[in-house]
Amino acid sequence: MISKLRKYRAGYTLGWLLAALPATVLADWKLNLMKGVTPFSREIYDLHMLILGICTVIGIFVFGAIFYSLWAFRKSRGAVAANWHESTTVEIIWTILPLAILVGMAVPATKALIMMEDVANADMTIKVTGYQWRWHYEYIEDGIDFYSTLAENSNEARTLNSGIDPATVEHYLLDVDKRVVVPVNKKIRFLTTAGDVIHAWWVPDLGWKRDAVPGFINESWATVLEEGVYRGQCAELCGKDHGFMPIVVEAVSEEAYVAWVEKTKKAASE
Ligand SMILES: [Cu+2]
Repeated sequence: MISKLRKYRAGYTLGWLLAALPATVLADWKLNLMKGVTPFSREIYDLHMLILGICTVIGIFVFGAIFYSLWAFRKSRGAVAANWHESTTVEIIWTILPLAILVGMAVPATKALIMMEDVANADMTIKVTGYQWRWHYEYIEDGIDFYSTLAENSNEARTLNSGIDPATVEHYLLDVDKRVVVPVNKKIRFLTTAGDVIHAWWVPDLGWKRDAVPGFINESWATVLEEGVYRGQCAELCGKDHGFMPIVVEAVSEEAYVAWVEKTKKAASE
């Protein structure tokens, strides 16, 4: 009785919480995975849709069979239980069929995994090092390196008793002082590590998240297909300012990237 009441109360509270959500939050609701902007993220999306489709068909079939049986063979209709057992044909079918489905799912899943792990033939390498609580970026070939920290306006607003309404700050806690500028359509190898505790570099639009572990270097890659600004965050609880070390990737044309490299190098040498 008590647990029933608790459940009821939890449902009641949840209902009110949902009703209290501002309409803008509801408008941002997305049920499905995001497609992202890399072959990596799109591969994941396609695989997800395929597997979801297969599971839906199986679900409809299984639940359809259950509900049909409950309805058609109910006691009040005078149904009498069948009395047969040990059917070799049925046993072969229910072994072969699930096996075929599993293999059918394993093939595209394995292909996707191999594609995700393939960091070979990269056009450029960016080493990402997590620190409490900022990110350090090193462009290995282009000889650029800088720290990227939380944008000043977000930092001011998040301070206790700042008097600033975070809702008025654009990209609150998702903006940085220096963006990771990358060229589109180039295979970029990311090496992630950390200088103190474990962090994780995560930009959802790229389709992956990599732990940044002190003493280890983890690899991943991204080819950004569309110009734009993609935001992410540290995704491994790393201390009191874990929520204040966002990531901003800006994908630009190759010419714009070359110009940015020149400008950044010049600024660094001054
Ligand atoms: Cu962190």
